[in-house]
Amino acid sequence: MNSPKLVHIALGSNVGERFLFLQNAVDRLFEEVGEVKDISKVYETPAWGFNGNSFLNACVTVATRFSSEEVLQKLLQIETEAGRSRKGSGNYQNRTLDLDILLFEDEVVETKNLKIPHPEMQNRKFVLQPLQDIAGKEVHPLLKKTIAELLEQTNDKTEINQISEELKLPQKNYSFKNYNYIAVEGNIGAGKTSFSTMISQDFNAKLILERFKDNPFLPKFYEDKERYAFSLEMSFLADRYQQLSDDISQYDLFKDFVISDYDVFKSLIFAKITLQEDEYSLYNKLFHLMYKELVKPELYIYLYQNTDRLLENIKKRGRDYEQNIQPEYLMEINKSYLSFIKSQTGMKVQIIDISNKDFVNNRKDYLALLEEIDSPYPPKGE
Ligand code: PH2
Ligand code: MG
Ligand code: MG
Repeated sequence: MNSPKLVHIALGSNVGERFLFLQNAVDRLFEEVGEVKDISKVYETPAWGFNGNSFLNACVTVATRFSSEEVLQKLLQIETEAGRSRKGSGNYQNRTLDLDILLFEDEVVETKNLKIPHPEMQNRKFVLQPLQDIAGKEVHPLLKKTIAELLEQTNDKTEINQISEELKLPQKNYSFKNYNYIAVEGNIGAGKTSFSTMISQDFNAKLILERFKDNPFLPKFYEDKERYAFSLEMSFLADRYQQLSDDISQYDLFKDFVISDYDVFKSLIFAKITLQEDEYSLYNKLFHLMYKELVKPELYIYLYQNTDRLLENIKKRGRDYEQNIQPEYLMEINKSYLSFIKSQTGMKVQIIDISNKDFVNNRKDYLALLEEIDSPYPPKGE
């Protein structure tokens, strides 16, 4: 999972309800590209480089997990939605909405349809002035000067005027941030790690990820289940117990809450499936001794994914030892999770059906998930 990068985007409109086009663009950037961190003031500027209506211009900072090329595609789509049409000639034209990538961290991109930093930015006051509002100290990666310096030194002497109306930050206040500890659960390949990583990045949470990668019994187990099940379940349990008792109790002053990509009860859920009866009853005893010592999550999120998509995800992530996992095994795991969840009375559980969602590649789906987690009623079917 990429961590978010800051992209500075210029907005311009010189046709129709110019301010509304800009505000709508800001809202769409939030929905499609990433969290809008900062917005400049809005400026009225004469058309630069052609004879046209005067513009309203502004700049925004967006934190995005998408690549610069992906962001460009989304900007083009948002422009098109705003009724922007590009007519053949190379000359500038009036436009309802123009969105340009100015800076993308300190990336330098030079392809046929994308150049970053924007090659003309240092020559345009209608870019530098609003950009200075939100990124005056940012250094241009090629010219090695700050935006404030570029503004001071630009050849563009046109007069531009700040207007009094200001663009609004599209921001949601989610109540799940009030929990101290959230656990994300789900079947193998459901997307627990991606989802909890994204939440931790976006909401300043401490992230606890299961260290399954170091479990030496896991590949062996998938080779020979009978032989290695007990050792595997024991070592998972020991690991999870240690990690949770260390990490959750360790208060982090700079984080707002804790999110983990598992709950320790999964040990028992899997053991029930993989162990012989006598092994399971021994395991069960040990499990409960440890379980009562551990902090329980205040919110338990179960990401439900259908078997076909789970298999697809497992294939995509390509861990060798997982490639022979059978659909029946996944169905059994899902069933056990659901019956565990049903048996829980004290714990707040949200079952989220993600089978028709793609929260990694589609930010709208991600935002819909956040809404659903926040909604006071359990989702349909429960
Ligand atoms: N955009 C252009 C060309 N000229 N002039 C102003 N004032 N504002 C703009 O956003 C603008 C321009 C090409 O994108
Ligand atoms: Mg432009
Ligand atoms: Mg453009």
